[in-house]
Amino acid sequence: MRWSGIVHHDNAYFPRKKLTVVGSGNVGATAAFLAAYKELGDIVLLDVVEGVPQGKALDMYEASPILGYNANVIGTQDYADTANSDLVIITAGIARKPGMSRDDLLAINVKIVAEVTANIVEHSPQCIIIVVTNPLDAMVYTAKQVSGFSRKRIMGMAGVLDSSRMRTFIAQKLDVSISDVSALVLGGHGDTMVPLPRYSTVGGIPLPDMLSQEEIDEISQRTAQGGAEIVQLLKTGSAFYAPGAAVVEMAEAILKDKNRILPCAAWLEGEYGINNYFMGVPCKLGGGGMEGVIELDLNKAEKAAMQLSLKSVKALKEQVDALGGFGQ
Ligand code: A3D
Repeated sequence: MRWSGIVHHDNAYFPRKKLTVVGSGNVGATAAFLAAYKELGDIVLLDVVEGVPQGKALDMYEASPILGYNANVIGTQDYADTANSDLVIITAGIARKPGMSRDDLLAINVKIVAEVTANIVEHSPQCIIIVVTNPLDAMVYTAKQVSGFSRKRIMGMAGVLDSSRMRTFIAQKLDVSISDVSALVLGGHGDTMVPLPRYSTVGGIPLPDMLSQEEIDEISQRTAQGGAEIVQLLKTGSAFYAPGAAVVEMAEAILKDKNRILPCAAWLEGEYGINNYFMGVPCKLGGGGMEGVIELDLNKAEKAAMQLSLKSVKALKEQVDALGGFGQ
């Protein structure tokens, strides 16, 4: 048997997309695995801990014959391996421990995210970045400042996860398929996030027609505390399956130019009366990245909730600015 003219992985004509995931911990590894499984492209997993991204990447590669996906997955400590990535997901940092708020993480993670962003931009100046590291609103702001990217190319993951949690609780309550439940959670990614029952539906039927106000309040409350609920159960870390799936949904929308409408932490330039802050809002995600923001006609109570959430986002931004120089 002889092969003729076959070059190993010659992808000059139809190159696969390249996706880098920084941080090969719980969220990063989950996201990398799901992205490989969905064949979003070749994947580079980077972490400061030697051996861990290499080991996890090899493990994922070895799962591919069983699961049937074609994706090269490599692990590394070297940013040179991430060169020319189309999309980069930043999960590097430390996760919340019980009793620790997202804000406690701020000072440590600003430094990490600033350093990671600088390295990413140096090697992939054209990439699109999705930040996952908490406190999300502060970290995505840090990454924007360090990268200097336009808002199309830098965004945070929060709303997809928070909305998914709300969808789960609605489906559970009504004993209906999650396929028929859509939900929308806006605002910052913290206790002041803004679940929007009026924009949530079950089989197209508005949620307020399906549940009492009391039941809706209960679901909104559980959604806002969704991260803490998992931390309390796990004790040694925070959620990662749903966060990993959420960021991959965003990555897929971009890498496959799907023009999805998903809630993301986007840099607002006047929308919702907010200027120069990241806030969770419905966005169009496609090949160009964050291609636009949808402005909803919020009622008085919803507007007030957004303003309250903005207050905590503002406080986080001030904390980051006060650190000065982004820890570099
Ligand atoms: P964890 O499992 O601890 O993984 C973090 C990884 O980052 C570890 O493997 C570290 O070695 C690595 N790391 C640390 N510093 C660096 C660095 N300078 N360069 C490269 N890698 C580094 O945490 P996790 O995966 O559970 O969570 C990761 C982050 O995501 C945390 O900040 C979480 O709070 C956050 N998170 C956010 C959401 C949102 O919805 C926004 C959800 C879940 C987790």
